[in-house]
Amino acid sequence: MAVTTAVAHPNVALVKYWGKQDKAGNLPATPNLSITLSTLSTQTSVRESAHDQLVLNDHEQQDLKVAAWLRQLRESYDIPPLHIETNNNFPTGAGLASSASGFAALITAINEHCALGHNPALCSDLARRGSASAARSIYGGFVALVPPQWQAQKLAPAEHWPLRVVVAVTSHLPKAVGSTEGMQRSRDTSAYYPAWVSGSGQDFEAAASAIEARNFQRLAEVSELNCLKMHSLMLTSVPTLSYWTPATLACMETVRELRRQGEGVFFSIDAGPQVKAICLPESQLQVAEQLRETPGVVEVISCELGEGARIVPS
Ligand code: 2P0
Repeated sequence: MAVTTAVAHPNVALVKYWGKQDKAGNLPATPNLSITLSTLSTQTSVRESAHDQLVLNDHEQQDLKVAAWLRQLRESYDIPPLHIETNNNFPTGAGLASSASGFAALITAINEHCALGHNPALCSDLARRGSASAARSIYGGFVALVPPQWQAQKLAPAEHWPLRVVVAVTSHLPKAVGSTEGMQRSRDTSAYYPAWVSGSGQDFEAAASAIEARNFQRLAEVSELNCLKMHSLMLTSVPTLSYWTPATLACMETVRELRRQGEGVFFSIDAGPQVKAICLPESQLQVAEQLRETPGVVEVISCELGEGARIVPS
């Protein structure tokens, strides 16, 4: 029986998506921008089956988000029942963007297997309907997700600027509150939400121009502050959304100390306790060493910038 396999990588947003528009299509409320990682990956295989089945990391799952997404896809396309087997080589649902790489790999595999014939822009559109951050993992390197179409766009390929990302894993546990629920809570309850929305365009423009000019200091300033704005929004939601642990804070301090010592590095944190240290290639070894020695860090993973979603041999 024909099997089609795709690989996609998670991405780290440097200008974050946290909040949706009140419209169909899972549209972010603000423009966002990311880098796609190497090393961490999701591999997804699809084949026809008597009924839909999802096997994640060797365990059969009932995933409501995937089921709803498939239902929506079938309103427009002829897609048979599928056996979907997907494996992550990194912790799932722990703030390492497994839903981004997951939906990007899944739509890439289905597009090929069911001969939908879509180009990457349309695959990005369909991935976004599953998880908006997945729209960005369709492409490698530096990627933007902006209005009016909200299909990801390539800002620059990975070769444009060979940044490194050192991921400090502080917990392998899944997060307590998922991103979809969390961002809805922030929109509904945080007094800072309007300021977050109105300031995002400026952050996006500043980050995009820093990337174009390969200006690390400017990118560090805008990205770190944008991350802290998002976490301020989370913390001021009711009930509060607190994704940080003592180990997260310790890693942030490690990064600040490295910067005081002259290393080119800044941090980014998503909806989980892990810390991603984005750095210049010459700082990577020192950053990895210092994060490994930071209390509470259980694993350090060093990544380069990676490729977009693609078909691989089954
Ligand atoms: C981001 N995150 O820009 C932000 C930063 C988490 C923190 O995109 O509701 O799983 O499925 O569209 O894409 C995580 O949100 O949310 C996310 P849905 P998604 O990377």
